[in-house]
Amino acid sequence: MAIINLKEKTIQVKIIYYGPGRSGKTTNLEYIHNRLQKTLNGEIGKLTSIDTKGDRTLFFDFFPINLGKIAGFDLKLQLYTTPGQVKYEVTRRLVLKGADGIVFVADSLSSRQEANRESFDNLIQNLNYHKLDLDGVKLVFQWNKRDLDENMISLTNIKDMEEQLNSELKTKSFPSSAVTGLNVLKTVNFIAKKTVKTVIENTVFQ
Ligand SMILES: Nc1nc2c(ncn2[C@@H]2O[C@H](COP(=O)(O)OP(=O)(O)O)[C@@H](O)[C@H]2O)c(=O)[nH]1
Ligand SMILES: [Mg+2]
Repeated sequence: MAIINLKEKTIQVKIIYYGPGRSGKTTNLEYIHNRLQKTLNGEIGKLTSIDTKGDRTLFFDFFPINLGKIAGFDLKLQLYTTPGQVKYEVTRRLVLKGADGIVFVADSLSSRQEANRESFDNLIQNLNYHKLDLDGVKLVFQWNKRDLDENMISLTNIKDMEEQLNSELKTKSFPSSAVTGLNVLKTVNFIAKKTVKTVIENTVFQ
């Protein structure tokens, strides 16, 4: 749930990058942070990553963005990743608390189809744990790693990914590459707009 501070006139919206381990969540945040740093001098917070020895996120990566004013309120976006590995259930659940929007980063590698599905089912369960669902919390899919050469590595085609993950929800999806940046900014832009719109529609300004 967005945090609206009437005294300070701020609206804080929380967006979570969710998905199986190594699907590209941290790489998404790093790309966004690098790009915004170049264009938005000073209005973007530090990217905090808690690195472990491997390249997997143990807790989360996080950074805030200040998006300027809307209806006289300062709009603040908080971007988080979750740890993808199955064993970090408690942390994942904690990070998800208070989510307004979710980017589900699915791995296009054929070998990760089951991991994508497991992670998506886990997301629904954890939303339920916080008494949330995908009617209230906005979600967008990323079919990530589309830059990989299909002649060299087997990828799931987009139609199959849609069928496996998006057949019920039928929400917006972007083929992406967190490495080259394909659709990375478009994804965050889309979910930010959608989430903020919902928050504002549900807020009574006094
Ligand atoms: N080729 C390719 N590799 C990617 C892409 N996104 C992430 N990776 C690589 O996949 C690995 C895991 O990425 P990471 O962002 O740490 O995954 P996370 O566990 O979801 O945070 C790293 O070696 C990344 O460089 C992508 O779009 N294309
Ligand atoms: Mg990570």
